[in-house]
Amino acid sequence: MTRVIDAVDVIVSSPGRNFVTLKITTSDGLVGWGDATLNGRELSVASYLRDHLAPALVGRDADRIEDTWNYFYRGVYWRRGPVAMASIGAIDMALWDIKGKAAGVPVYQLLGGAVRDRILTYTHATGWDVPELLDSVAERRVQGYRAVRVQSGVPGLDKVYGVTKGAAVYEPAGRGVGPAEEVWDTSAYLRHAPVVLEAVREAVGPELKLLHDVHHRLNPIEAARLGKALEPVDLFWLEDVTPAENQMLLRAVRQHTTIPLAIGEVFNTVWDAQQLITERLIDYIRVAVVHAGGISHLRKIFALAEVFQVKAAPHGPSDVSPINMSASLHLGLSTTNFAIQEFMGYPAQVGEVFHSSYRYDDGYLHPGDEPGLGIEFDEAAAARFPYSPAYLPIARDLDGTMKDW
Ligand code: KDG
Ligand code: MG
Repeated sequence: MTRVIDAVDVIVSSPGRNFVTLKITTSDGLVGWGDATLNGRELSVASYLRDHLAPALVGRDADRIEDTWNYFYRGVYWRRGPVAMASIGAIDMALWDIKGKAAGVPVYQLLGGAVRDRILTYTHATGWDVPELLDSVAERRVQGYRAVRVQSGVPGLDKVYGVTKGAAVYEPAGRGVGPAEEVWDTSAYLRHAPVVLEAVREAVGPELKLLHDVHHRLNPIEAARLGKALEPVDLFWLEDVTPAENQMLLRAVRQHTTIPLAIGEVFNTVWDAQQLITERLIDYIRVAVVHAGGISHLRKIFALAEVFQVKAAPHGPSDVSPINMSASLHLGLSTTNFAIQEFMGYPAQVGEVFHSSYRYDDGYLHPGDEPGLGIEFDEAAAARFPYSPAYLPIARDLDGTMKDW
């Protein structure tokens, strides 16, 4: 019997932050859920899905996941880009969810079965200064985390992206129409970051895995200098040191430092990372399930990475929904070269809308054994949290020039 797609709905809600959720219903009554959230551009993805892809999805065979992926990628003249790929990513996730539910097995079983028992995870610690940061790291250790991303303030700057003072859960996007502006000073950051990270390493000892994110703010030679300076800290990785559109520029960073590099949370396809992987200019590829075309495309990216001994470490901020998080964990459990899953946590209201079967225990995550992705979305609860505009801040240099994101 052919399982036909009967209905496609797009739900934009804001339980603590904005999410775009795709619901696919089949002729035999199955429902699949996908995450289509693109931070600060939520309504563009909702329109792309609703206005352009949904009409073509209705009536298609729900079991033909790979063919549907190619239909919306190869079959479309204007391919690639975050809006299109997040839309395809959501469809792909929802169809894998349906296939798992139809078979009565968790998605990781369809992907080849578990290759590990649990998935190492890292979370975020932030503090404006070293004592605040150490408190935040200590709190994460009490929660059982074995790997922590550490970000701190920079003397002379009022605000630094990714750093809050005293908030339980950090939210990168600020409510309101249009982005807030921050000032950035590369020299001050380059002087200060090694001092902070050395202090943290000294305080926590050698075991705890420490990570640090540069959010694309440096040019290659600045990145190389930072990498060299941080080598004694023994970081698990240094993330997004440069904007990686010019993939070959990462060669300069590699010539100067052996610090492990992680890049890729803004990438949308394997071609964005092709040179980084095949020349082994990175150690970890950070693509998110939603933003790089779903489970089907991430499997291909991770397979290419495996050939070059690059490991998978998907993006997992609060701005990908628990549906994405679950899809990532199913991949993580069944992918040999999967290293670590970021788990930033969510605002409390998220739990009222997304009911997830994944579980956290002592620094590790597991997707659970419910059929499909193991996430149910409560549409009535979501209706209580209407969309409200929110944007990531932008940064300018001291002289007012726009900085790269
Ligand atoms: O939407 C942007 C955030 O997801 C991003 O800034 C978070 O860099 C991030 C990370 O590594 O989680
Ligand atoms: Mg990052």
